[in-house]
Amino acid sequence: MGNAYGEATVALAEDAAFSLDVPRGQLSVSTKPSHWLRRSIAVDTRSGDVHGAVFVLVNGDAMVDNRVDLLDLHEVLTAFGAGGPADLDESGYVGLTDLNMVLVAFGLEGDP
Ligand SMILES: [Ca+2]
Ligand SMILES: [Ca+2]
Repeated sequence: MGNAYGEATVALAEDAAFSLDVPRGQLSVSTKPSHWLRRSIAVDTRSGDVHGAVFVLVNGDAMVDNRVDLLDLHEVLTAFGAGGPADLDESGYVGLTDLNMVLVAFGLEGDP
């Protein structure tokens, strides 16, 4: 592994497509969008632009510490019926869908 290149905030298109300017090389590209676990993928830009790089993300990290554990479950249960960071599906309130996201991902950690 080489040195860290930097951080960037990218906007997603409606279909969640994104573009990112990076140097040529064999790279590890990571993302940690708010309450989703961090995911890193290998990208090889030595031959030019790369298309089709996909991040498969796991939701449920209400406390934004890159793991889904009792703290996230507590946050969802205490905020149930209200809004806030435990509104994992961004529906406007914390409900059964948000609780289910934590339960499905419980015990998982994001990439370092
Ligand atoms: Ca967490
Ligand atoms: Ca919700």
